[in-house]
Amino acid sequence: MVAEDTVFSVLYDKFMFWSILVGIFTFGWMFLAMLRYRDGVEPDTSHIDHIEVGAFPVDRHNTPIEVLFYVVPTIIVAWLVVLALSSNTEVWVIPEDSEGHNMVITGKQWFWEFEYEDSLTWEDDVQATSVDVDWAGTALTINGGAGSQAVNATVTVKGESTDYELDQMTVSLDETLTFDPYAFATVEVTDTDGNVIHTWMHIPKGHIFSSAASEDMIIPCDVPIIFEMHSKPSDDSNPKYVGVQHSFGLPEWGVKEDLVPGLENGTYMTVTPDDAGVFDIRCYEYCGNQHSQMVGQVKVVAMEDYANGLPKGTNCATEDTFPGSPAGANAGGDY
Ligand SMILES: [Cu+2]
Repeated sequence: MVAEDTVFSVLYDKFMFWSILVGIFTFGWMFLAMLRYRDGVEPDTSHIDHIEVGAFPVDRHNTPIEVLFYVVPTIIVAWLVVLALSSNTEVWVIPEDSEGHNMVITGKQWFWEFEYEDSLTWEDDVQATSVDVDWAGTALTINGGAGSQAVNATVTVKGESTDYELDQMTVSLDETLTFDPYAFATVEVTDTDGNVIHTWMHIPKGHIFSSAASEDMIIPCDVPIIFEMHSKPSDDSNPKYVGVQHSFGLPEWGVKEDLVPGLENGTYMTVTPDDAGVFDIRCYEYCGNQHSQMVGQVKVVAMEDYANGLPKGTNCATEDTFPGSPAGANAGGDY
């Protein structure tokens, strides 16, 4: 079942509401008529001449009610059409590139590649972990608030890790370290036992995560995520082979869209996540032997936006109903 506040669950609820209302009215009227005109009950014919089987009782007709029979269902059907089309607009009318976070999804046999058209900097919920990492310009600062277990920090840039010890008096770190916007970088803050208690990450433009390497797709909340989707063969050895049809599906938002081999511009779809958490990715088009293994995960996080002072994902609430959500996925926080 899709998450509560997504467009398709809202649509489902509204269709259900109107269906139940119409059902109660229609079946209620039918049973009433069955009881009233059943065999052995003499109808009250004092004000009509006769009742003819199969004919509308013309003498007794009521123009306003008969007009309503046509007008009310027409309004309801028109209303449902508008509702259904508005959900289409939300998923398949693509906003301007600049208004969203752009991802290129490539389906191969049998895994997904998630490429970043826009860079993404994010970190775990500062309030949940009591650790705040800021890295911009030439300074890396880590502040562990009261109650935080932060002891060490591992900074990994382009696969090379450096360990730093936090000042245990102030539970903080001030390091002169130049931030490179083009390098994939993580800052992992660990406790005495070496467990990671807080993660900060910078994903540069052009970076690719792959579900073949068990990597999650990471996307920010509260901005439209624009997916451009392509199907490609998993190796280029045969230039005549263009791959097979896949379908990129996100059950959490109730959406999916086909990936068509050979379609140069790809296909598009958009979702706007508003809850932090880890959710499923599925292939919804049979694509060969290991179609059922073509699965992945999407992690929704709060984006850092140093230029504007505030993370865009400030309202990125944790979806507490999701059972598999690890504590580290609680993005958001208050700066
Ligand atoms: Cu597939």
